[in-house]
Amino acid sequence: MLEVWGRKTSSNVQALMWCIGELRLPYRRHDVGHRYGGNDTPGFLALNPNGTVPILKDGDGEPLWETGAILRYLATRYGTGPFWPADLDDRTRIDKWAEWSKINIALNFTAPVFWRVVRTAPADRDEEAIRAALRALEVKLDIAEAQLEHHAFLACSEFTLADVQFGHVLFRYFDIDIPRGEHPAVKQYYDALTKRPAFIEHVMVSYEELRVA
Ligand SMILES: N[C@@H](CCC(=O)N[C@@H](CS)C(=O)NCC(=O)O)C(=O)O
Repeated sequence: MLEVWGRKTSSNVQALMWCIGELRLPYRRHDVGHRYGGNDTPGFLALNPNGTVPILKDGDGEPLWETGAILRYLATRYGTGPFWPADLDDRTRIDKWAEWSKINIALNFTAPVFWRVVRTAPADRDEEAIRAALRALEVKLDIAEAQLEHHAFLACSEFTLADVQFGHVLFRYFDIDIPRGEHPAVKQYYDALTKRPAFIEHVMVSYEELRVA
């Protein structure tokens, strides 16, 4: 049985939970972090000295943190076929896009855009910083757009781990009140993700508890 520590409104927890859902693995999840607290206790810090979520424990295995590493662990242990291929070259092609998504999409969206729009009071919003962050993000989305014009999914024609790292950001990107560039292939891809049961359950989660009014 997998054990997960992390509130369902954390984007990193969402990526992990979506992966667990796609792989149809049994799990137990504990709400930790942000308004739930619990991530600064000695017990939690013994599991993850960073005090961040998510943490995954698989049975008696050691506690894992860093979402990218956890996703690769789950994919390697439980994933098959195109999701996380056994062949090193094929797998690295997927991993390249997964890593690219974390560094270029998730990191360019979550703190620079989402936090500034949703987790900042309207009176304190730095509109110029938001515009600059969106410009940086849109350049990266142009790369995803070019890729998705020719593939049904980010790394290839099949759903892979790269889609988990990329796609989990898109619910908030398309849901929050921001101007968005023209990326019809990304939008079509996102619309297809919103039909996946595990995406609906673990990613399309209200973020109202995070909002600063
Ligand atoms: N690099 C880490 C970042 C983890 C992280 O920053 N998690 C956030 C939530 S997305 C967190 O723990 N925030 C503190 C909190 O929720 O209280 C990862 O990819 O797992």
